[in-house]
Amino acid sequence: MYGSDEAERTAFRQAEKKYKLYYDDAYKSSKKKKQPKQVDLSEVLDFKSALDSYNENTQLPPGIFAHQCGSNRPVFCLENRPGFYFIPGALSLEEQCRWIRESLTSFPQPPNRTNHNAIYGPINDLFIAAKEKRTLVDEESSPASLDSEANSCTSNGDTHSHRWKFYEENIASLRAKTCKSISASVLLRKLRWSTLGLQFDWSKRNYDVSLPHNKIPDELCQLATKLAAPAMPMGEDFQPEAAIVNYFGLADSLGGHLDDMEADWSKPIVSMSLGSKAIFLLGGKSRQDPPVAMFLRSGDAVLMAGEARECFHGVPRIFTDKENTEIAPLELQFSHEDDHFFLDYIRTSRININIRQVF
Ligand SMILES: O=C(O)CCC(=O)C(=O)O
Repeated sequence: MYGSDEAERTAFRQAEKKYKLYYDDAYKSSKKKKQPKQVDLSEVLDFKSALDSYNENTQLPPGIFAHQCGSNRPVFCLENRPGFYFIPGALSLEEQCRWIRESLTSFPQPPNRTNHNAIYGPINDLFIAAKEKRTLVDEESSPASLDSEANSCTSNGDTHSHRWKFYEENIASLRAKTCKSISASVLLRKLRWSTLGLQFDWSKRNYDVSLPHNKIPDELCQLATKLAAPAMPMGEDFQPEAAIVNYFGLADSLGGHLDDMEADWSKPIVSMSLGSKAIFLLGGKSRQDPPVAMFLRSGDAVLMAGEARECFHGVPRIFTDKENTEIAPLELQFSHEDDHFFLDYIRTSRININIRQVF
């Protein structure tokens, strides 16, 4: 364990600081839009250009090699990080759209837990409420009751006695004068994680098998099993039991950490990227080991198995500016009028679905 000063000095922390989003001070005093500070990205590994060069002439940058596994897409590994696999463009556009939709609509549905549970209890139909511009109102902070006007999607706190209900905009604005309230669209923006399958308890940092849960959707399990194959022990199939869905907004990041709560580290974590481009840092077994920085784009998949399971990793940056976000194909795919809500969301966000075999 590190004291905070020591932690600040580690190679991992230095890399996080290097790539983190900072704004240019010059814009502070002017009325111009805030501009991100320029970052030197010359050391960031780009598996998309590695793939292009591999497809063209089978050449790869130093330190990267192709894993021979008979997969229909090239799978790349790093010489100095055994157990780490990168599959550029692993998900088709259709698959990306499908899992973006599900990540925003069905994945945050109870009994799946989200970061909002601790304050609001389980929330039903958050995405629909955001689309309909509803507001979540705390019934207990007002003596009056407007039950007849409330949306049927009621939520009950599981650790507190508050009762929160969605209301139409006009009713909510009346109630907001006397009650605590928050708009569904703000809540959707503040969605940070949801958990599928076996539920992860963040306070205890373990899986709580006693919590009610639904199975991970079959098609997501099939996709994960297919992607996991190159990193699986001979003759075994990956058994997806739990998934964490991470939602990243504009300046969000995920600090360096280890995924060490699963019993068997020979099974990979299957991690898929959706939406805006990001930088992923893959460190070593100590925070002192300088991490490798790499771009993650929508559709990329990463597998971490064996020794790589013991490596610190994190996401210090997502790119939401037009030149760097690299979601043009998704924008085309989401061009239908009904999809504009997904498109608005994904233009400034990234979603990561990581799937685990727990036992
Ligand atoms: O967002 C990512 O790509 C990584 C997610 C991750 O490391 C985690 O959830 O443990």
